[in-house]
Amino acid sequence: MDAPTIELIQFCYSHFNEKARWGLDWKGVPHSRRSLLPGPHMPTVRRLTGQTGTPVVRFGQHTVHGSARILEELEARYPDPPLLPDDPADRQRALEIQAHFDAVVGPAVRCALFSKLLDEPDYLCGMFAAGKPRLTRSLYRASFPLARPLMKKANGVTSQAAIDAAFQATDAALDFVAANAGDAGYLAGSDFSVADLAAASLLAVCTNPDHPDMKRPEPIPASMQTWLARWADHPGTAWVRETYARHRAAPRATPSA
Ligand SMILES: N[C@@H](CCC(=O)N[C@@H](CS)C(=O)NCC(=O)O)C(=O)O
Repeated sequence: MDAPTIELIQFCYSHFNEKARWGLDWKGVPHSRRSLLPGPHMPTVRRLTGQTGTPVVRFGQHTVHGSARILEELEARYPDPPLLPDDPADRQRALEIQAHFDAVVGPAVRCALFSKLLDEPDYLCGMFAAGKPRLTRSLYRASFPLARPLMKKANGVTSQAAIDAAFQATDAALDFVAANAGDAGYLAGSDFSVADLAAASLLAVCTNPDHPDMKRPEPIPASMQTWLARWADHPGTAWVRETYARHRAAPRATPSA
């Protein structure tokens, strides 16, 4: 049987989408990427999945959404190299860490980030519309004032208390990886697993790792540099950078659409 054509439907730079990108690249799976603009993405993603969240991966006719389900599907289809430890206790721990990062840390990091990024509309629109035709980029930027309140709400930037809680949860997650990575640098068992992939992906925006899928476009506005500086010396961001350097393979994708 022919290998299915695999397509990732994503947002550029998004940390939940980074989990799917990393999984595909870790498994060495050739795929194409369709990059949608947050906001206008809704009808396309809803038609494919019945909901609006990305990432979405199409394995031929089979469509999967949700980063954890996509990684599960990849593990089933491409077991080598593995993302799940052999040892049942390590495996359970890896999945629990992923579930915690997905439910708590991902949304918190996003809220902390958007609490500043929403005040840099040129930069924000430029990141999400990277690679799009000039007219699309201009229209996206022009529509931003209308989209801003929706984006604020969608990313949890609803009150100062919510923002403060998001920063605290981000700090706690960085403390967690620094305290739990162990001598070998892994959060569950003795090798790289879905726990490390999930934690490093969802914390990546705190440190601007040196990888084409997550390294921020230059120049980075001063307010975002200040935002990044908060965690520059944290051992948790050192772990994220190290994990990228050791385990984040080069993209196996054809150029983003
Ligand atoms: N738990 C989901 C979270 C996905 C998520 O929040 N995706 C965001 C991008 S970071 C999104 O697509 N938001 C737009 C929407 O939900 O319409 C996962 O792991 O995939």
